[in-house]
Amino acid sequence: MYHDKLDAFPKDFLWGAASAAYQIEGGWNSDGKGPSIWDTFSKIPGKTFEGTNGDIAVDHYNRYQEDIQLMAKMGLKAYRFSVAWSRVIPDGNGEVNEKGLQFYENLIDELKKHEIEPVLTLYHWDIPQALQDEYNGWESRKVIEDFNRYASVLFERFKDKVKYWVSFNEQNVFTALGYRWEAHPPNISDVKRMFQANHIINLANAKAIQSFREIVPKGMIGPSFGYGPMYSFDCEPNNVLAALNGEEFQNHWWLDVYVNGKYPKVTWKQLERLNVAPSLEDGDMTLLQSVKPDFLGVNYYHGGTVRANEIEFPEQKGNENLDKDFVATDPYLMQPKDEQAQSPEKRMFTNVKNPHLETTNWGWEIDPIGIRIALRRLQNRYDLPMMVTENGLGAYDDLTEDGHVEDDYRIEYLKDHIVEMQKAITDGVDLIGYCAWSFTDLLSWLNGYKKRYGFVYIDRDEKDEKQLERIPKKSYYWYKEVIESNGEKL
Ligand code: BGP
Repeated sequence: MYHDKLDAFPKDFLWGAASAAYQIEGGWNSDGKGPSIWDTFSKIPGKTFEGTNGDIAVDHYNRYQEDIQLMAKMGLKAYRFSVAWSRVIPDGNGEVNEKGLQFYENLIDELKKHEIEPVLTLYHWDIPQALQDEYNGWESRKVIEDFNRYASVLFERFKDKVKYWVSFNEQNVFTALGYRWEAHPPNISDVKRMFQANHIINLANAKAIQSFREIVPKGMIGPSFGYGPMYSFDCEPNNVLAALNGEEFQNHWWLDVYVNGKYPKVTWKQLERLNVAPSLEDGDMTLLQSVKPDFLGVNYYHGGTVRANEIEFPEQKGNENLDKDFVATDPYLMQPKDEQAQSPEKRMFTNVKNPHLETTNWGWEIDPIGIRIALRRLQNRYDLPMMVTENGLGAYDDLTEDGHVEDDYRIEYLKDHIVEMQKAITDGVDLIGYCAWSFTDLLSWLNGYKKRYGFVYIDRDEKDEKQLERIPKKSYYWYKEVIESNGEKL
């Protein structure tokens, strides 16, 4: 390493942890809450792991005080949570449900009482079902005004209490899983519709930020983007080009719009060629260019490694084992354009396994250096302050007979990532906080309750909620010391 000594973490660094409404709250129809698309989708047989859903989740709706007590004892400086739109406006665009708002007000007050900075996410994937039914949710431009109204209700109510706001959580992930892979609601598989919905979400994001500027002039708002840096498999120039394509297609496609109000040219042209580019209306680009986030939220789990497309470069090293006849008759090349359009990136890059990285039990690459690379690339390209709004290890945890969870693997994972963040800060990155995913164990969207991320174990499983007892894990005590020492004791 080229640094003799690492810089200390900034004095007021926000050591935090994160969650999302559907994954923790439960109380799915309590106190007037309306259903969201997740309430509906998770009930479709076969869609989630062993039919799990968030009806009760970890019952944070009723136990938030106990949870905040644990945060306070840990010394947590920030807590990122999301608001369920259908708790606040049950049908998405009608009456405001005071009881729903009151829940979030109580939560925020309780956090502030313990000097924990709230980081409020407006949208973590749970649009009201009523808006999905009324006009297809994010596919209709009507949602821009409805989202703006919902966001403005929260801005007005919490403008003096909440400084940090996240607009959209992982827009890249929820559009792909929801509109392309049929893995999340609204359970659609149509790339053109995905790009169109994505454009409308961009407009909704910009419009809400416009309102934020008026209502919360001293606050800070930004998206939380699921960022994975793209690596070239090796230095063969075609592979380097593929990595550039990957970075633009997977990342800049969103980030350039958030920050500069522009779609990157190369990807735009490829989508146009295949007739899946979003249709723009007058005023769209002006709206996108009218705002800029105050910070970038970065959710980092892993990146991706790519090489040149093997169909276009069959002769290149690593592709020599390909069956040439297969290449010559590759169905993709023979496909009409509208079928190619279902995989617009296929000619641009091919994902491959990175031989240098180990993976988690769920096959996610473990790549701490990637967080430094991520922060460096983002600082370099967008030059905004950043907050890591998610990072963590999903693992099986065992509760010992005497009630302990010895999650040394999680400590190691988090420590390695924190060290790399510190190196990024030393490099010159402007990082204001780190929210580990997650504070308590919670419902993993498609993996039930076995895939655990928390500092606090929740004693429940797929079939049985038991007593939902909260049990701090070894990592809880470790993170407490990290916070106390402002990152000196790792
Ligand atoms: C992110 C989401 C989180 C969380 C996390 C872990 O993409 O923003 O809500 O779920 O991933 O994912 P999983 O639960 O699938 O392991």
